[in-house]
Amino acid sequence: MSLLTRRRLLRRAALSATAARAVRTGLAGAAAAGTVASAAVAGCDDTPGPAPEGGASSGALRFPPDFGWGAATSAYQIEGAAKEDGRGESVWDTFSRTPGRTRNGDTGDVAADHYHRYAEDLDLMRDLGLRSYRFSISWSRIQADGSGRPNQRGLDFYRRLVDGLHERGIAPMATLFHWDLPQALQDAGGWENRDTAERFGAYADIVFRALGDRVPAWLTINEPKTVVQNGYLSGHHAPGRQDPAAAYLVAHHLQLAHGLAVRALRAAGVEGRIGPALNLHPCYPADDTAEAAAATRLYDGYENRLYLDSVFTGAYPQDVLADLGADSRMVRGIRDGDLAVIASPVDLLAVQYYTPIYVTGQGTTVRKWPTSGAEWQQIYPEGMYDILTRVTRDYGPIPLTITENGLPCPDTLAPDGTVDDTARIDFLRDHFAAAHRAILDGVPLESYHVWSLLDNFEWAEGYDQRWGLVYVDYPTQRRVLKRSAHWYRTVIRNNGL
Ligand code: IFM
Repeated sequence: MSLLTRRRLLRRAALSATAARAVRTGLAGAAAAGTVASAAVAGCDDTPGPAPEGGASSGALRFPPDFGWGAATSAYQIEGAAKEDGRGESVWDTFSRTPGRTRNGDTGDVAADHYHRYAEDLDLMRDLGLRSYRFSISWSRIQADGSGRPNQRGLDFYRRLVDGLHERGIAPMATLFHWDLPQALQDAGGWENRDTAERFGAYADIVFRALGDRVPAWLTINEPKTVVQNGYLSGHHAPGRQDPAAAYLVAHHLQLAHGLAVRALRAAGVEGRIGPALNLHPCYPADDTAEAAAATRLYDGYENRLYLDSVFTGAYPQDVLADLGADSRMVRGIRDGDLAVIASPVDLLAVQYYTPIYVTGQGTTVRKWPTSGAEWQQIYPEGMYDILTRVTRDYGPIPLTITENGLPCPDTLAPDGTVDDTARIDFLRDHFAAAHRAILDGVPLESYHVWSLLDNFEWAEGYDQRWGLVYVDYPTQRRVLKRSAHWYRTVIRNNGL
């Protein structure tokens, strides 16, 4: 890895750590994230947008028939029941119980108690009119230590969930891994250990054989980039490492695990479709200089092409490999045949879009748009159009699903029992419109899952950030539809804006 890259990675890790610290101490904002070009760094406020309810239902933007309007969650963020029915510990149990790692010391021990309240949550989904629900399966519920015989009680939970979705006319979309690696595998080296990828293939095989007859769409690894960047560069996610050399070996093993899961699905003879779930960030030069253009190209390699090219072209991007260096742990860790496994044909690509990135000639990043309640998120709906059209242009007409898009708002439950999150309505309306325009321009987008169905455990931010369409009153676990949920129900009913 070149000196420049190492410096840049360490700087990025340091910035993220600084930002995370600043957020914890309430100082989120310009100072926390380095240079700010022209930022109106607004919180996610409730400034009313143009006629969000009436306007949204005017029928002006109609989506394709059968468009899969949905919402998304993940196991550790909502399930709770951390010690029940044979569930083993995951890296997030360990990390969140370590003092100082999460805001307020929050853990996912109870979360939104979905493990016990899933039937109520299924009814909520039906009431919203959802056509698709994207959730994740907790590996350590299926194999407490990440290997060996499956835990039938864990499989039964997901079977009940999936059957409940079908009973309500909602299509299940299951993610195999959303960051909650069994702790026993972490103890054996985690994603730095190539064997973890093999274990993942075996776990996937168990799940496919148990649920493959009733889950039509599968996603392999959720946001491998976040594991790499937050888990191994900034260290503010589990397992809390700051080790750039390990980080990209981890990236390779995550990609390998993806490919092994795809092969396991085919080998199991299961009908369902499968693909990766990637958080893609459109990268733009911060100014018109040649230096900014060059730095943006490499930045894009680390943010997007590392994960896309390997799956869709069977090769890692040359500029990234060159930048990492032939002696890097990642490059030395690539074995003959690995890229063929990683590039095993997939049926769909799940895109998660939250923010653009603006890159300077020095390889630093700047803000150009207002942020949400998450300091890393700039609100730029046009980025949704750009990333969808770019993926289609560069990799062909692979069916796309948006599996995450949303923002955190400072939602509060009013005395009259309502939650007014107008800013979320504005955000979603603008992003839906951008996605609609991409469809008109030929992007084969099939479905859109808002992040998130419920307020939940937002990782290092604990329960402070509320991302849900549905408010969760944690002391009572009461669910309250936010104004955005009512609005979304109308969008779904009208199949458009
Ligand atoms: O909550 C997360 C989710 O688990 C993965 N994608 C981003 C979301 C918001 O930070």
